[in-house]
Amino acid sequence: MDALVVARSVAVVTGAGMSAESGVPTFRGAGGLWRQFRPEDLATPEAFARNPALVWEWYWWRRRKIADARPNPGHVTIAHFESRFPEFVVLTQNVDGLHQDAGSRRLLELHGNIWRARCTREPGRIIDERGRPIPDVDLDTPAVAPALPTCEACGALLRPDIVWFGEPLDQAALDSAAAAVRTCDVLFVVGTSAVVYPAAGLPGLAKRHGAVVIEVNVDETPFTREADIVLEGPSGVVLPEIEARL
Ligand code: BV8
Repeated sequence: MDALVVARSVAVVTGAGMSAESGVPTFRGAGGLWRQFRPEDLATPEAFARNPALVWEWYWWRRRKIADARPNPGHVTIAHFESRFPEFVVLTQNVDGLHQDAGSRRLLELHGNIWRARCTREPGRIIDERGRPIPDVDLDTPAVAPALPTCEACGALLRPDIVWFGEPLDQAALDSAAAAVRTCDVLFVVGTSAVVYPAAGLPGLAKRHGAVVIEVNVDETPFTREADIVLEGPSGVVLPEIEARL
């Protein structure tokens, strides 16, 4: 941890495990969303083209599940780190907005945000739907084609502002993320299974550019062997412990 004490530039890659202690379901592992649903049916542009009602219902269901979620101590520690290090950025794969709720401002959302929608005709038209009523969803009944959300400006269908499988990430965000991990002194990799690319390539890129890489996870991942330091445990416990020792 000495490297962290003297670090000028720190970056953090976070995944769904970061929000597990806030009650947000992860994707893989016990209870994960991909245990219950097939990503190809719900998180691809083809799925949305095939059945937008089903995809919207899944996202409304997920919004309802996380509407009461609050940042956990791990999110709070990461927000504190922002003022602790001269250069700091969070590179999150999470779409739940909990880093922002905890106070993080220097943050890149690599996979979008579940609380935003965007116009399918004018992708630059983004709508923040946080706080708006969430349609009541019963996933056990087939999609009954609820009134699908449409763009107030042009009437086109809205879609979740999420990066689906087979869709490119925002290139500017990805370039900034790559630049951050190439120049950071320390990279934390927190609560991610490290299997979804290109985000999963960031820790290796940091390592190749000389960063000290610290993995925080309750389990092993494909990256664990490459990490310089592996801290096994829930991020909501491990991260505050690190902060207390700084
Ligand atoms: C793209 C949106 C190109 C959905 C998501 C073969 C090889 C390499 C790549 C590919 C390949 N085949 C296909 C690809 C590309 C594909 C990909 O990587 N697939 C993988 C599955 C093989 N990638 C893409 O499609 C990307 N786009 O490549 O585009 C392109 C370029 C130009 C033009 C056209 C196309 C898009 C990727 C983004 C997909 N969208 N989500 C939604 O959220 O609704 S990905 C999805 O997985 C989530 O966003 C999530 O962020 C991401 C990663 O999951 P994790 O966050 O890691 O969560 P997970 O549940 O997996 O793991 C949780 C971890 O936490 C576990 O390790 C667990 O142990 C740990 N944990 C649990 N509790 C705790 C904890 N840790 C600490 N504390 C705890 N308390």
